[in-house]
Amino acid sequence: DPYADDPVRHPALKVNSQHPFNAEPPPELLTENYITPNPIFFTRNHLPVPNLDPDTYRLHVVGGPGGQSLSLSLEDLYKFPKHEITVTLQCAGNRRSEMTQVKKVKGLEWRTGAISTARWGGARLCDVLAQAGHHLCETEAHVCFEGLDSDPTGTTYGASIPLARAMDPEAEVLLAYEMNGQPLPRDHGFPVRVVVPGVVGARHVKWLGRVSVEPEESFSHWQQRDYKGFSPSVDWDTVDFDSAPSIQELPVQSAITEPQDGETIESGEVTIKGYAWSGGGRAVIRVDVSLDGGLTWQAAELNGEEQRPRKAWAWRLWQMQAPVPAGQKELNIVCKAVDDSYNVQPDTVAPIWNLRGVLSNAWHRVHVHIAS
Ligand code: MTE
Ligand code: MO
Repeated sequence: DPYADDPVRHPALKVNSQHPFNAEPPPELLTENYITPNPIFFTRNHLPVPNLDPDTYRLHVVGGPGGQSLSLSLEDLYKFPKHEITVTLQCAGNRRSEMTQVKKVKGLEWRTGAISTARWGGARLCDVLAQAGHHLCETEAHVCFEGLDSDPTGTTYGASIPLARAMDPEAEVLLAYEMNGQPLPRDHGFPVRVVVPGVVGARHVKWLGRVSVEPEESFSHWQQRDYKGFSPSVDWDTVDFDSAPSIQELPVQSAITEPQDGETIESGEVTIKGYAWSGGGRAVIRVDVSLDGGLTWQAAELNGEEQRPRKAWAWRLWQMQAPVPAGQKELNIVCKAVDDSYNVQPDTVAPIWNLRGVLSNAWHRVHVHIAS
């Protein structure tokens, strides 16, 4: 059993698949803290978790023209200037279960919890690439990452990002060895993972073994044949994966974590909580909440770290207290966020439905009953 050596997990996690392990925190725990505690950070594994020895671990960085290839131990990585940033990581499949309600899709049934936030520490990818002799050149190039997790045929997890993002110090791409002040937990890539702020989770390669600069994107299944968006009319007979770009920056997203769908709440006053985030460093400037299915709206209070312009890598948590109108038997609570490019979320799921169930970011809706 290749999974026999997987780590022990926190019992509060809602498990979507045991082998490979995929799990999300329940909504009420997800927004309890701005920084998600490591044990309940959502986990998305495609393969068994490798058990890597930190003493013999080496990161292989393929050198550029005039440069030389590097074989970096953890100690070598610690010698690069340490950079720390708070970054929200979201899986492309977050909220896929809502797409399934429109029409069947292929993928894990994530609810609203395939998203979490941590303080990451590590070396900047641009510093490591520079040491290996890489510089920005005019030609289009990509930085390919390979994980040390593999299937029985030896296929490893892989993904890539454009070289321009990797070399941009303002993009703050990290080779992270710390998560919330601790060494990375095994499920989250021990000892080293990539963190690409503002970009879909799939590119944050865990258990990083190899970095190279290539003229084309990673040839891995997950770069070429997955994590792409399509029109609702495209099905598995007609899909042409080469026709769509790989997902990189994610669209604006928000969800309600309290109360939960189907819950019965007390009359008087209701507290509504949730999260909001956008890709590409775009800040969340507003979250609108409706108690009447979207007829009328009020702005929620935004909490969390100050967001830097164009570098808003982390989510806002938001909340709102609202009186429950007397005599009301139910509420249709809805939320939608706006980012600083004034991007908004679509109001329904059907027009953004796609066969892989990715990029599910319609208004989030929760129906609650009121105790009489
Ligand atoms: N890296 C490796 N090596 N193997 C994987 O299966 N999954 C990716 C990414 N990096 C994956 C990986 C996907 S799809 C996501 S969403 C994130 O890791 C999840 O990171 P987390 O488990 O730390 O939340
Ligand atoms: Mo993912």
